[in-house]
Amino acid sequence: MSDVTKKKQVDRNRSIDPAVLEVLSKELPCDTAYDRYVAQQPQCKFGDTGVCCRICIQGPCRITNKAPKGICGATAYTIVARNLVRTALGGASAHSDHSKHILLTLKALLDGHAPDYSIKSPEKLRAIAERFEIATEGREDMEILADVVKLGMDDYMRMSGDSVKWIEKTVTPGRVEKFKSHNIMPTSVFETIASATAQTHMGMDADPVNLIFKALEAGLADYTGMHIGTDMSDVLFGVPTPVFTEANMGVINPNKVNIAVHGHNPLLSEMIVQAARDMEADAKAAGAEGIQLMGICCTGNEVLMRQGVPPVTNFLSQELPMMTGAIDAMVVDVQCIMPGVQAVAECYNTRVITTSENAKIPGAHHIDFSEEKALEQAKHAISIAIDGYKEREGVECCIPSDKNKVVAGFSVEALYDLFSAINADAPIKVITDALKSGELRGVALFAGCNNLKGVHDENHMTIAKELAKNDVLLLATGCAAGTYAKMGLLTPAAIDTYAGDGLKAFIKRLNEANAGKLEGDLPLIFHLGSCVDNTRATNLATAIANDFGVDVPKIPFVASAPEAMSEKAVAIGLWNVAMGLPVHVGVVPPVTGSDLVNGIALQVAHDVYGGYFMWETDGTKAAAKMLEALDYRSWKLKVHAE
Ligand code: XCC
Ligand code: SF4
Repeated sequence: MSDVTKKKQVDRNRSIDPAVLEVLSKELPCDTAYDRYVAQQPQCKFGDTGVCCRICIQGPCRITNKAPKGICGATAYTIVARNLVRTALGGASAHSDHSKHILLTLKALLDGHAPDYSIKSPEKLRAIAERFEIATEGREDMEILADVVKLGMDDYMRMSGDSVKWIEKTVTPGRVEKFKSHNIMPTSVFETIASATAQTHMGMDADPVNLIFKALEAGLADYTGMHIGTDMSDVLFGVPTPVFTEANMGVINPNKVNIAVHGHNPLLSEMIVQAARDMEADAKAAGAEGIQLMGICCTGNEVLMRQGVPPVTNFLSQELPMMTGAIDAMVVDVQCIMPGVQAVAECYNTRVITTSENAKIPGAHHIDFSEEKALEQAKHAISIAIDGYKEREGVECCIPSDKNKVVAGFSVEALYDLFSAINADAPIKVITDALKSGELRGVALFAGCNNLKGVHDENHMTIAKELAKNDVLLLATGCAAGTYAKMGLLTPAAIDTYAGDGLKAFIKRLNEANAGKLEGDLPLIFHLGSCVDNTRATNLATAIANDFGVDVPKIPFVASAPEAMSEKAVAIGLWNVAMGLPVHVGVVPPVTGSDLVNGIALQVAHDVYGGYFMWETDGTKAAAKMLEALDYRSWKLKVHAE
């Protein structure tokens, strides 16, 4: 082995996923994110700390001791705060654009232009309608849907006056009051995106506190888009219930047509699942044993939650399944799709198929996806994959054998269903009683991405194991859940290995009360879904707070993005802080260039909203801080004293 190759392998040793390490240990014909991360070192300190301003084209202005102000006179705190608002806006825009497409598809369904879609969960539709006091008695589903869609669209488009209903009706009364009294309640999603973008234009707001509050408003606009996305996806594709499957690269089957779906929006991936079922015979006619679908990132989480499609990998390693030589097509929709996938695809004869007019990749196939022809287009994508399979014949594949069992599909409804077996009148009491008795020390949500500033998947694993040992009930979404799926933490077996006695007893009781109802036992960590489904966790936190008769800042509930990467993760972090939760972030975000802004994130937010950020890159220390935050809240609430 040459020195260069050896060095590459050391540099690439930035994951704890054995399948990833196996692929990266080979001499590869093209580079991956792991190599490009190394090539990017050292990264710019100005950008890293948030003190680079490019908001006007006199810039970039960079703050140093010698030049403490930008050309316009903006100081570090203005620049850092303004950049944070813009980052949050990127996230809010991404989530709300995703959900806008779902709303528009429902509108098309109402207008008779989306023939392949239908209302899969009339129960959820009615539950949403009741939440907003929309009449349901004696009305047809489509009539109710029309009202719900209109309300969703109003929450996107209102220009003044009223505030977002999707927030008002899904959080505690205390939060509604707080958001209104502190002027961070959005009027609508688009209003916040427009006004916040304006506020951060050159020569506009220079006040860091005002800007940070606007960032929180952007966070709440993000929450709105996400919540609408989850609700409407449940209506359109069904409310998730427990599914039993497998994860990691061992799910790739060399004898089948292997198709990865990647991105976020279930509008397409759900159709791909349906089309794949319809086209098994075509795959067999081409000499394959069938079609193997698998998911990457959050569209993968969507079809895992509702269809049991196995996740093959998460964000950071998205290029690697192709490097097994066995992926015939990767169908992508929106967000978190590295442009680098195309170069890898060209080395390994994979067809990358883009499907969104706002997410194209040069060199890839493109299907201009529309709800009018959804199933037909999904079938076209599958036929491209089958063509790929035919060409693959005889090519040697190198597939890591690693895979783990997965139990996922835990919508709030599914959890309540399980809890009802213990307490039918008040399912949430199953959690609050366990918190009161001290059986559970708290609840933690793991969200977010992967980030090469740390070791891939390491923080997710370290923190979860530590909290499990300390009897914290664990929830997960997005690529955090992807890690746990790949690494075997979404299994009953993981309870024996990692859970403390209290958590063990809690899950055991649930298993016993629900014996025979599910295909198998419950897992150590409850997978709530994709990134947009983080609002499911908020629904739980809200229910816990309401049951305790307090507001969210008082309950022992923490959130963590151990490997945050995207603008969406920043937006999610911000609204979780606004909701009143301690939010750990395992990567130091670009705000440390201003002590003032950093201080607001870490402390002032706490004084005003009850939530706050904790930056901690070390997983073990992060777990300790999260436990401390939980214990402090339990002590204040005196839950254990009852
Ligand atoms: Fe993207 Fe959602 Fe992050 Fe994964 S977790 S890297 S945003 S796919 Ni939401
Ligand atoms: Fe420089 Fe001010 Fe322009 Fe930013 S807005 S680039 S600090 S002159």
